Amino acid sequence: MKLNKRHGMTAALVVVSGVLVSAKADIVANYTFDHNGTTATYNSTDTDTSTTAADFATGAGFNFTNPTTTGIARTSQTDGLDGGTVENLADAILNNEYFTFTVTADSGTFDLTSISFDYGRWLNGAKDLYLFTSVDGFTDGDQLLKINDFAQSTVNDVPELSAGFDFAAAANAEDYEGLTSVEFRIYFDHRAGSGGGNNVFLDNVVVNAVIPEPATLGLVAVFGGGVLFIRRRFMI
Ligand SMILES: [Ca+2]
Ligand SMILES: [Ca+2]
Ligand SMILES: [Ca+2]
Repeated sequence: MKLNKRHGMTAALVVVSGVLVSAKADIVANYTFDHNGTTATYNSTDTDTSTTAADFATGAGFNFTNPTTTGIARTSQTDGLDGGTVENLADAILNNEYFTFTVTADSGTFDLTSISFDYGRWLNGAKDLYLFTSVDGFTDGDQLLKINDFAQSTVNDVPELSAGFDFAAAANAEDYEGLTSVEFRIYFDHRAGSGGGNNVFLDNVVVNAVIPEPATLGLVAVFGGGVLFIRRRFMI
């Protein structure tokens, strides 16, 4: 096809508008807690290179205990029991009974899309679960997810239930956009009974996000390239 000047300009403008809306969806946190022969591991194996997910951790009221071989995040059997056998999120918040992790942008920002995870408890472990983020806050009423009276796993240390939250579909979806950092907390409380076997556990904690491309830099680069293209084509 023989290009004329008008075609050249059109091509440049199409490329520029493509850059303005460009963004990539990626996994910004991925905790599988793979067992390394000694302990479960708590690092993220996410694929996004423009954000950093800190190691999975616990609040002061929880401690990890490591199953002999199973790759899960699990509490000590004595953790989180002080709230008793009643629903008591206030106790969980007061005593920092949660799992936590933070995703931070290395530069720029990100938009949260979704979180998903597997969870479970053994005989007398906590049977209420609450998901919070630093975007909404960490006080009662800020929770994105509240699951009451979930059933115990049929096999100890095997999470058989799944949960998640769709940030992009939330009423306040814009609150989860343009973030430089976000902390997630998953609280457990309300023990199922007063006997032993009190552990709770998580696995496969995954966070998806959209990372906007740096539009101004892209615009300069592509606009410059477009001008070069036109100059080369038409020797202007
Ligand atoms: Ca990363
Ligand atoms: Ca695992
Ligand atoms: Ca408690």
